[in-house]
Amino acid sequence: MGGRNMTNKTVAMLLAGGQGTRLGELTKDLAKPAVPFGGKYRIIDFTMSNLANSGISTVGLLVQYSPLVLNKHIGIGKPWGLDRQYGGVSVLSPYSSREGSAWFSGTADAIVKNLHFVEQYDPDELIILSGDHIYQMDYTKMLDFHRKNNADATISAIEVPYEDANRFGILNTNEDFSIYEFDEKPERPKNNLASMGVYIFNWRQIRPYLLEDEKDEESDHDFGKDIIPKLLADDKRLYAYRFDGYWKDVGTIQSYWEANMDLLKEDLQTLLMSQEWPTYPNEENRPPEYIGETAEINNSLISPGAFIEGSIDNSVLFVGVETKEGTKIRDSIIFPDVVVGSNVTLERVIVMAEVEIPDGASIIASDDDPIVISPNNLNDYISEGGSQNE
Ligand code: ADQ
Ligand code: ADP
Repeated sequence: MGGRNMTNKTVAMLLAGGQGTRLGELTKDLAKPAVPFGGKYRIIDFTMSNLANSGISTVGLLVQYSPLVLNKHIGIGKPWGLDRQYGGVSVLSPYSSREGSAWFSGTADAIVKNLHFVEQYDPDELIILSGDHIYQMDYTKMLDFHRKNNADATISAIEVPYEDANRFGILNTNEDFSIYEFDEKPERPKNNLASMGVYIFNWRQIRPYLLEDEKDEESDHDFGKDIIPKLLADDKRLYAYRFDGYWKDVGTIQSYWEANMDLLKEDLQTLLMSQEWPTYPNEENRPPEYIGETAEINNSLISPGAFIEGSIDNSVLFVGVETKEGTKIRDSIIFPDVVVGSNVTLERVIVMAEVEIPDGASIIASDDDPIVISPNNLNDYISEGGSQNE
């Protein structure tokens, strides 16, 4: 694993503290990066695997909201080769003081509060990453681009549909990819080249900006809202690194569902199956999946420990899922250890861990948002004789 360009010159800070309120039930007790994804992974595994595969071995993981599962999942970083004496992964949480805990305000504030962590390595570059993106990216290529341009900051950028552009930082570049304009979530975007929230900074250049910004009472202490505009205003060398692979910010139920369904598309199967750029889960030991006599499975991911009867179409089933005879599951995502009774119909639903769907239930989401079934709301969907549509 990794080893391409093992370097302590680059320290990565992985922001994994967002609350993810738009994911509703999915993030009620769980930080967004820890949400299960793709059968046997969690969302953060993609970024952790990118780090491992890029050979970046010094990582600060910034946690904040509901960090328990996330902490346990990351542990000492073994699946990603980050269990080591020097460097490796360090979980950094907001410190508690006698007055209560000092939570991070913005993304830049989260870095400033952990300045000592970065400083002990005295890196050349600081790379800032998000824990809630699905993509495969070789950060060493972006680092080469950054160094070749002698840049102060490099922002990785991707074209997004125009109708989504107002959800992102939007860049305007010259022909040589130098950035002359940056608008954070503009109401009327001037184009569709979006920041992926992946930044490389020259550490000695950015350090004074972070410290200054911390004192600025007008500032939200956010990279997109504050730091990038300040660098631009000072004519610093900012470059856009164009990324043309698959990238998805899984911020809403709809985009979370879509990103799971994308795994079932033939041309996107490398997201999980690539041997060259593996995605590493933190695996539990589970027995093989059992496919029963009545099972009919089509274009789906079935994970270890599953016990399958009935028909499964275009769906992602996590570890230990049990489905019984006569059941029909389509376009759905079923979390670990869910039991789906017999003669159940599920369409466009996300069933959260350990829910038991009783025999005969029918839950079909309309064409808009998929339905999330949790232990809290299961009864709303199975009352009235086990059949309710929305
Ligand atoms: P946003 O998607 O709005 O925009 P932001 O809220 O800045 O992202 O959070 C970035 C990442 O940091 C997320 O992974 C979040 O979970 C995490 N995070 C947020 N606050 C944190 C904190 N205090 N402590 C730890 N982690 C924290 C950003 C950029 C846009 C860009 C999009 C791309 O501002 O310009 O287009 O990302 O998704
Ligand atoms: P959330 O906002 O769902 O809690 P995060 O904590 O990860 O998720 O933050 C994502 C960012 O998206 C935040 O900066 C938040 O202000 C912003 N945001 C929240 N809702 C929307 C929305 N409907 N459209 C665009 N941006 C949003």
